[in-house]
Amino acid sequence: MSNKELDQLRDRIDEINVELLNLINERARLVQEIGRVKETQGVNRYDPVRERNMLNKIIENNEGPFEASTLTHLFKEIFKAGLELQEDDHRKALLVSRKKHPENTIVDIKGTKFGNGSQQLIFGPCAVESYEQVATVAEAVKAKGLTLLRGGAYKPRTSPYDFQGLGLEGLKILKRVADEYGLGVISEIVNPADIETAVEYIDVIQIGARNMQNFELLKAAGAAKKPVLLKRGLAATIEEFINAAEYIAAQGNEQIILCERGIRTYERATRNTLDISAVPILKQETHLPVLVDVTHSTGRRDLLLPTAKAALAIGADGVMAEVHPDPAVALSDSAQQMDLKQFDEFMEQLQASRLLHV
Ligand SMILES: [Mn+2]
Repeated sequence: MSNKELDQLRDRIDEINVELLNLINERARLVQEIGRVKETQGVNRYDPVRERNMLNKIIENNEGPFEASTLTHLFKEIFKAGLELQEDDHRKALLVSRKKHPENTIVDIKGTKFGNGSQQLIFGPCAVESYEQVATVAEAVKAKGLTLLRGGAYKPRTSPYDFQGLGLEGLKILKRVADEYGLGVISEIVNPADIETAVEYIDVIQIGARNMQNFELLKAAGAAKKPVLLKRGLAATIEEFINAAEYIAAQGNEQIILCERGIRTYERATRNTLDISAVPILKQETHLPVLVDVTHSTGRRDLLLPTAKAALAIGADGVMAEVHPDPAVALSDSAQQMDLKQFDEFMEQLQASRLLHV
């Protein structure tokens, strides 16, 4: 075969490639059109009977040299690409997605901003136990120039016999202390019926890991029009986490802060496994600020500082940790809360690391 003949054959291949390309795209446009019709009729897009009939017809018309199995494989890929195209067309961009809203959402808690590029720190005891206990921590928080205080009044505990929190009394203590020290307050709410009362006392509604898919609670928090700190469920995928946030946003409330707090894996060296890569993924996929809770993700006091540094380095909008005046006698999470001296050291070393963007 002369080079000229080879060139001619290659030219013909190039022409066929373009013809195939145009045919495949023409097919794709028809598939999209069918998708729209099916959408209006409320019919399922994937139709295996129709797909089987199409494959049969292709095989019947096959004159070779390809074998039936090869053609089945090739056409299945084309069918699949068409179906995916229909799904992309119909998948509603979530309200919390970057696709829908490219700019960062900034959550403002009494002047402290999350999502504007600065990094914030939230501390406080695991549970509100007394006025004195909360005030002692608040004083230390205030002394460091920080503006936010966390504390649990309603404690969803693994065992029903563990301390369940002071309830409304705890919220009142938090409010009193916050007012005295000029701090914003974050506290977990576990019952949709409590939200109406709770918003009088707190600045941020926290939804805890165990309630991440408590959809009625998510809806009630969304309807409350207060900032919501949503923790990732202990066995939730990132997609489930994002969809949980969507429940809040769907009620018209996009003042949401996401919080990675560790997930359950087979690893026993830490209480949970901090999924640090979730931070940049959530930042890419959503427009919401993302925090890292270093206390519950590790369950270990010696890991609070290194994981906090990792969180700041990877671009989290802030870090959350628990501080108690006397962790040894704390009614919950006694093993991982910092005492005041450890809190001082933690802050000094975090600032010395120069990782914190303020
Ligand atoms: Mn705790």
